[in-house]
Amino acid sequence: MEKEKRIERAYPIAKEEYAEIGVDTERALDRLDRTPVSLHCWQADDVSGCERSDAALSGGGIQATGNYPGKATNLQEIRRDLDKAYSLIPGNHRLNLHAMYGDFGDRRVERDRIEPEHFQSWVDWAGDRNIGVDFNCTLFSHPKADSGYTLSSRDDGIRRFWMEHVKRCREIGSYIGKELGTPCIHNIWIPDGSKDVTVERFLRRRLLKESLDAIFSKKYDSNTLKDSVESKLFGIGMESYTVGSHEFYLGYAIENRLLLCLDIGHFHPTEQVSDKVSAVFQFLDELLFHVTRPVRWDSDHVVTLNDEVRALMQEIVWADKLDNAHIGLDFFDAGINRIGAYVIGTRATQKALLLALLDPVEKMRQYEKDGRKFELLALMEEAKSKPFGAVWDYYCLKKNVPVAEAVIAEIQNYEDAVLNKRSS
Ligand code: RNT
Ligand code: ZN
Repeated sequence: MEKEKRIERAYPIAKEEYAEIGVDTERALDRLDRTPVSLHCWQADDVSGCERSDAALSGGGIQATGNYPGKATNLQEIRRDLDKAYSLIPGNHRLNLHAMYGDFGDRRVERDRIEPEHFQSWVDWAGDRNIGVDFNCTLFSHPKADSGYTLSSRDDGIRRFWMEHVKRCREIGSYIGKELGTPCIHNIWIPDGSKDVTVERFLRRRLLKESLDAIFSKKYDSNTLKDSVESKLFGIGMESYTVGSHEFYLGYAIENRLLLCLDIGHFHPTEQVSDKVSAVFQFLDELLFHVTRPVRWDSDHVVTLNDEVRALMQEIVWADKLDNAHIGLDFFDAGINRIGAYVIGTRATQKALLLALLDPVEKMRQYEKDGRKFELLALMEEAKSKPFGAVWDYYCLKKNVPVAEAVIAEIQNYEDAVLNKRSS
């Protein structure tokens, strides 16, 4: 109670502080509240999925490291953990599903045989909670991906198998979008590439292009389905060549008016995803972001409030493209409490957005226009120490979620009561 009073008292002062630099905190909070983040189901179980198979996570150099106890081992546990995470994150968010997370019961359903019915229970679940759902085809952790090539395979049978999978995933995505009344973003990421030198770079990309053309020949109403493609620079074990490179997909997305997915972990360490935003929006209407935290490589560490995430949100807000930006998460850390990972990562993403929404942009633009570079830099520096925490705490309080470090005890309780009782 004492604490609540303090937050209620601190907020009006923070509001005035911001008003003084021309920033309306109410407007910022309202905009933040209307911005969903798509929580990826795969943090809950280290990208294991719900298929009846023992294929371990493999392909494309993605890897979950760690063995923290309490990992979710089935659909029910994943849903329970997600519910817990949503309950600790302010606002209304989305869910990002992978095809390997279908409700297959105890049947083994091949990837080229999946149907909307396998995702009906997810649709019901999301409908009950009023959350939108996004979708991804799964082209890794499968014997038919072991050669390192899927949609760019030279083996016609393998290529056809994966094309059929992706076609079905788009169909499922469109079904989900229609049922839930909010477009489902279907994202394609493939693991294709090679560890060492190859002379067939062109051939592989031509094959990928042909596969994609066939896949996208079927059109869906964009009120139910939006398509996006995700590039990568390299992965562990595929250092020399990635078929679906940035330039390939950038060109493909522009030519076909698709969404482009920019994953923070998929670029060179000195390259910044934030800087790509204003360039790509010149050609495309919408972008999808995978907010993650690369540490030395595409390690998918839990998102924290760091410079790159802040810069990304600033670029989106400064370009006035928040309505055209879809914000998703993509990390899988098996080394810490997994629900804690969701909460830290989502809240950090929201904090970065709120910080961007609280920047005195108009004043900054004016200074820049007038060539007042010192004033611009000074204002940006000062904005960093405005009482942002008071605004954020107030938002959490108003949204009835634990404020600040109060989430720690909540997560610990859940760990004691639920996670530690699991067999894994
Ligand atoms: C892999 C991509 C991709 C995956 C998910 C599981 O490098 O980032 O988005 O992480 O599809
Ligand atoms: Zn990604």
